[in-house]
Amino acid sequence: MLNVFKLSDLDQKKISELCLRNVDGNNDIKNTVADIIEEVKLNGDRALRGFAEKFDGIQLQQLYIGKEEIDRLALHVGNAEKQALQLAYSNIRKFHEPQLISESKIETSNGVVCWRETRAIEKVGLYIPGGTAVLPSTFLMLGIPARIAGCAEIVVCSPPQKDGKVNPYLAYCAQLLNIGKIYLVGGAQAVAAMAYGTESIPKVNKIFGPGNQYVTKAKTIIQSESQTAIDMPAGPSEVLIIADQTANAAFVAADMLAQAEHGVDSQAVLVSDSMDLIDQTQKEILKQIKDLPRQEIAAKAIENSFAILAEDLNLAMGFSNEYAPEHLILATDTWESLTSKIINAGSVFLGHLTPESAGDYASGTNHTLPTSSFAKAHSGVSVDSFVKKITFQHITRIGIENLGPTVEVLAELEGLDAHKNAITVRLKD
Ligand code: HSO
Ligand code: ZN
Repeated sequence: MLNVFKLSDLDQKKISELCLRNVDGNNDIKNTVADIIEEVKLNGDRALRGFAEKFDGIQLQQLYIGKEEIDRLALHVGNAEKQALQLAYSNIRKFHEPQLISESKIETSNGVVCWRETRAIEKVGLYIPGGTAVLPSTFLMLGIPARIAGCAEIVVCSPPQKDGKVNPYLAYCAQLLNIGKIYLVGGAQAVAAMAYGTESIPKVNKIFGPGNQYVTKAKTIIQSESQTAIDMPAGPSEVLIIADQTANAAFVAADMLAQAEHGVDSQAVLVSDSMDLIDQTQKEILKQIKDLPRQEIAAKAIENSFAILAEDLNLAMGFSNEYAPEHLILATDTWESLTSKIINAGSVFLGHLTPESAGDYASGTNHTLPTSSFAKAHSGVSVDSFVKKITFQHITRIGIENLGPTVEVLAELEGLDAHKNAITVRLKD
């Protein structure tokens, strides 16, 4: 059952406690992961084969499957599933394509022109989890913006299944994305391999993708210790729902359970101005959870979740901004009057007919989002995540005459005479 709190009873300390989600896990994980990373750095492919045997229970000759195997596996995907993946692919592509924008050149002073140009990150690594749930949708969410950005090399790692292959849906996504190789490596060792490179796996410039605590810990370690960047330190998934008496308790409960089935550490938070809605939602959760194949996981996550009774929706939004949820659902008729008050959230779902599941799979927005209150400073993955912006400038004779004296004054006040001289020699020329 959900713990219920009354917002007016909570002091700042308690609110902060409720908003705290532990990203970092414990030191046991850190030590295990650090050892895995060292082993991969030291022994490359040999270490990866060893980990495949130890963690995935499989002896691998080749650490990847190529195009032919991908095509063979994709044959197992049924037509309905193919069509669904195609529609998701097309909507995600439609939504992400316009994100690749070019900016205009700006003449800041007469004869001084500055601008930015976008360049794709050359080598990116996508980690597609394959643990308790295989997520082909995540492959699309990362692969599509990488393709739109124009990344030259896209390295994909996913843990091998018991048969030493990958799930056929991943193979079909690889076809849609025109990706001809999937490396059969999972967990922290996949992150280490992409950060440092091995005989088979190329070192990449940036690693993307969600994963368990080991994967996340590996990403945070390599971020500071290698030259490889990461998308974001993703923790367990979460949703916060703001709902009033106009909400349908069955819909709210369904959305909370959709979140809860992700993992035992997932969190679903309900904030409402109606105790009746909270009670009805509790009842619905109990009713709906019975039919879920992943009910054990969901039940644990629900225990780890809570509801808050707020005096009004503005105060509810205040709590939400402090919590900074990965997903925010506004289950109220009056959502239009609330959107401008959202300060911190990864992705927002408006009204009664917009479930998070739509965005998780197929509406078009990205589902790789900042968790654990990282939404206070981070955005979700988009085409931006796969590019860099390089600044350019060009100065003409008139430009250097206009701007030069200003730079000379500023260089002099900083005591940097060589800087001043780089202007002076040109002005005298
Ligand atoms: N809710 C997850 C994404 C996902 N859901 C994948 C289903 N499949 C994190 O946003
Ligand atoms: Zn989900």
